[in-house]
Amino acid sequence: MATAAALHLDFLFDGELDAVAAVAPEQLLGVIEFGAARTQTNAPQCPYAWVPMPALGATRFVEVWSSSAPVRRFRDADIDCACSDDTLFGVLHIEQRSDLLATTRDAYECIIDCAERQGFPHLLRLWNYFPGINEAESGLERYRCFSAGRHDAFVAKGRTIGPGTPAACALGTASGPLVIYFLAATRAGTAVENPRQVSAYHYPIQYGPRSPSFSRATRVSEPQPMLYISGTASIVGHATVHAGDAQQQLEETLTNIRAVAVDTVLGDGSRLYLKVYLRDAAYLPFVQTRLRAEFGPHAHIAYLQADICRSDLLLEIEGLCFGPDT
Ligand code: 3EB
Repeated sequence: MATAAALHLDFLFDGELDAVAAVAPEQLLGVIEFGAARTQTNAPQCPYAWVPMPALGATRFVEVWSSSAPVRRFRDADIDCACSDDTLFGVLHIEQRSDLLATTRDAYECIIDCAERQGFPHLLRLWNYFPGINEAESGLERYRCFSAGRHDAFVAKGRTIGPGTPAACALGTASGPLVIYFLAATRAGTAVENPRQVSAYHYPIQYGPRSPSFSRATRVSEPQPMLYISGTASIVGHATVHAGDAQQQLEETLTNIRAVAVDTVLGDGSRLYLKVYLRDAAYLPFVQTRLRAEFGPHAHIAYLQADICRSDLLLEIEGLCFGPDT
């Protein structure tokens, strides 16, 4: 049997951005740019999004997903897609026309339809970015509107709200459309939960009328061993802990990441890619120092200034760990 094409991720900052051009264009799956302003240069010829979210310690940060073999690129409904034999990468930008709940539900129904139609029915990981995440819309916090729309789409499409749901994160931007990008696959991953936390799909109603549909992490063995780590924050059980104390929230978040990645080699020597979202840029120095101590000098870490989906959460960390034999 032919070896499956490997998946690659690069994190590039400021002066390194030219390196995007060094990736063979036919192997690019997707490029996601973060920064307060959009780069003047043309968007690459692959699924691309600009997320209007300030990078910290850099002006721009770009996440580059590529395959070790040429990919096929196409558009399906509103989704820009690129795929290898086993992995589909998709990007959507949706201007909010109606309410956020309906906008999110439509977007997710579109994603699920696309993934199924294209032969990659297993959603592994989704990234969600939209403005005003802690603001109210029709009396409900917009994160909860988003969550309800996603939940409704999963139900409408016959997907489980429970074990097996994809890994995800949802962060707030200052402005712009709803941006969603995702990875789907021909084969299912294994959903991972955190024994310290109530599964998000079992959160009680106090966090919104419909539970969030995501798993704490997704483990895959193909095309290579990887662990997609969902947005992780200072939550124990279902409650936020250490409200108002960013330093303690960071410690609790690290404990949660270790609990989810318990079978994973984290730190020096492993290929770890983390995105760290800080509600206040002033946390940057102590968070950087602490994460270097925790994960070593080789971890790839991007810092972004974002709103977190609960107003009492001050930071959140998500990422990807490539297994030792890749
Ligand atoms: C939490 O643990 C914090 O709605 O997709 C983390 C990861 C969070 C994903 C999502 C939300 C999401 O509940 C928030």
